[in-house]
Amino acid sequence: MAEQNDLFGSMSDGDKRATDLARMQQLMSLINRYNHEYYNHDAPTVTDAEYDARLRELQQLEQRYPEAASPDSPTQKVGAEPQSALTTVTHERPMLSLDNAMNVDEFRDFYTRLQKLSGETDITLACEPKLDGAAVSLLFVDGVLQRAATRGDGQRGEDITANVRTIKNVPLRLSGDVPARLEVRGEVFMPLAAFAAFNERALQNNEKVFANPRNAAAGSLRQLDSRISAKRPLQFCAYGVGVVSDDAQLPATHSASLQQLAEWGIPISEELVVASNLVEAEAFYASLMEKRHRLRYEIDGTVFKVDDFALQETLGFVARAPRWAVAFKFPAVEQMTRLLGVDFQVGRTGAITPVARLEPVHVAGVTVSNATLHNMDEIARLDVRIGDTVIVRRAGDVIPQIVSVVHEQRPAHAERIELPLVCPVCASHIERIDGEAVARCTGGLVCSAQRKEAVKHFASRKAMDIDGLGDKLIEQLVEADLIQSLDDIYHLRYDDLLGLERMADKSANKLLNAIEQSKHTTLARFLYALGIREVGVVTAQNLAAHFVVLEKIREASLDDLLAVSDVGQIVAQHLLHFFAEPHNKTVIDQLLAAGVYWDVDDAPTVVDDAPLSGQTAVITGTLSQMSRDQASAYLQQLGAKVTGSVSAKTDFLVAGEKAGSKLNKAQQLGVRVLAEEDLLTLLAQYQVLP
Ligand code: JCF
Repeated sequence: MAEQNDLFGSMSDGDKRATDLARMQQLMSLINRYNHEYYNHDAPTVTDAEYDARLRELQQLEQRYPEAASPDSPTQKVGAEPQSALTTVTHERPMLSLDNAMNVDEFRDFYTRLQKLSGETDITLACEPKLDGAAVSLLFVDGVLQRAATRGDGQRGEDITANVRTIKNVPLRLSGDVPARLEVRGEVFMPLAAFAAFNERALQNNEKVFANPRNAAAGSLRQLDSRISAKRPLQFCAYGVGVVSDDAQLPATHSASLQQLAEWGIPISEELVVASNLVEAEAFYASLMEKRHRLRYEIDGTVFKVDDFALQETLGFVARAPRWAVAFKFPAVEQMTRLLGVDFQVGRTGAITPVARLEPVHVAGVTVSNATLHNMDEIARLDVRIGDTVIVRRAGDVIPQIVSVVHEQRPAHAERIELPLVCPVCASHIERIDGEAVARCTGGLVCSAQRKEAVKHFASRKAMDIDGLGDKLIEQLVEADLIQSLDDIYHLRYDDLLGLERMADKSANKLLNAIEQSKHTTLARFLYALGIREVGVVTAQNLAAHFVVLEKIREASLDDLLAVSDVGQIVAQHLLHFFAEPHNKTVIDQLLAAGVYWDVDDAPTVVDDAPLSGQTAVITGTLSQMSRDQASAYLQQLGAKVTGSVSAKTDFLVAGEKAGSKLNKAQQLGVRVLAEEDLLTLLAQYQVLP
């Protein structure tokens, strides 16, 4: 048999094994390269599918040859069997903490002390952001990640090797000429976008919500089941070198040693700067503070370190902190205050949101007197009562949140917060569907709060774009019962308006004119203006492009709707529900009867063999040459699908000025980013610009 096999050119078992092992090596270095490109350079060179296929191939080979599976294999990044407890690790050299400078005087005291002790006027400092995460120690033996530990009390930490292996940007093997033993110290953190997405999902699934990204990072690192850690979007950033074997020749400065780590494949801060005097150091602090809320991760200050290792040595330590470093903190983003009461706000779709009324408190430069409480589940989770002392937090541009309650300080008279039985605005019954976190007012457009929000939405810039019909005016019109249904906007008369606050002849005529102008619209705008749940600008455009005429949308079946790009089960259900409601049918007919119209030619066209067909794009930020809607229409003309949120399926993001979270997310996912110039070049290339 064997002979015959050989005649047919088959391989012996030994040959097969050798080929497989070689393939494993090849796959490991290939996947390590992909990881590096993706996580450290934001520049993937393969598709997700290709990546997954290679990873699976390697996993299968490792199952077949477990003895040959390497501890630094990239497959380790998906986690391992749970442990029963974390074991203790003693740090070879203590992991220090940093002394804080709470204001510029304290920072100058630090600098003056350095001047005195060194006898120099100008001290060169390495400057970096102070990440708000958890400090860890990584030990590489012969370039392979051997052990990872938490800082713990500085002397002893916990062994978190299995969890740290799953962090995507932690290299399991270093590249280049590395010392036999190398301990790297740094911070593990959760980027803000990932943190927000993680908590949002947790809120929806009634799972544990983390108060801040630091707790999220620390909690994820201490999981006993590393498969859970693997699903947490953590990142690592090195801030220093710990114990190193004698064969190492590290550079003479802190900043150069970090650069050396980077060359070996270890992520370091992108913000690292060397300041050669006090003025430069303070300028770094100021510039980082200005940038603080635009960074993709949370920082709570800046760290300054004497750059020269020789000088560090002479300066030494006091207690548990080095004399050669300081954390110059930013104003805190969390403050304590008292919950004075809770209001229940009614949104456009009737959603009831509890809003905390707080004793005003200064948080990172802004006075905060309200914070969202999301929903009743969140109130239960926090176990918050009126009168409680609470911790409020303001991070980035998000609405202030209550992150926790100081239960020890609860006063005897603290009052429970109950969901009202009826709407505070229209007294309609409030309903909470089982399994849904959100309670809703059932009043529909009977509820003046919902009506006001519906009219505001209808008149807004991206909807019917009625210039001059602002929030204040809408509130007056609804309260005076001049607007009960959307079409009433088109029946407003000059005399109705004159009776209102701040309305005179000129402004009344101007508004009537704008209302008249708004009648000429597009199908996409009209659909968006109706305020159907989950139907944003992009979905409305996709619907208009797909169906072209309104009648077809009104009659569409579930399957018809699901055929539209970007429309899934939930959106399709909302659409069906909306168009089945007799009241909505009437409103649409009345709006059309009042004279709202659009040109059928205006419908964006879908082209199959267009240059960008099959590509999914997202547009964010402010463009200078055109509006986002126009850009979207142009891209659709070229066949691209334009969606509202960035995901792994996004092919490219067009980012204008002041792009925020979508840009961050795209960078994290390695989605290609086009600046406005690139977009213009692209459009010019296909001659779609007018
Ligand atoms: O980013 C940090 N949280 C951070 C912590 C940065 C540093 O350079 C640190 C640190 C803790 C201790 N350096 C030391 C020595």
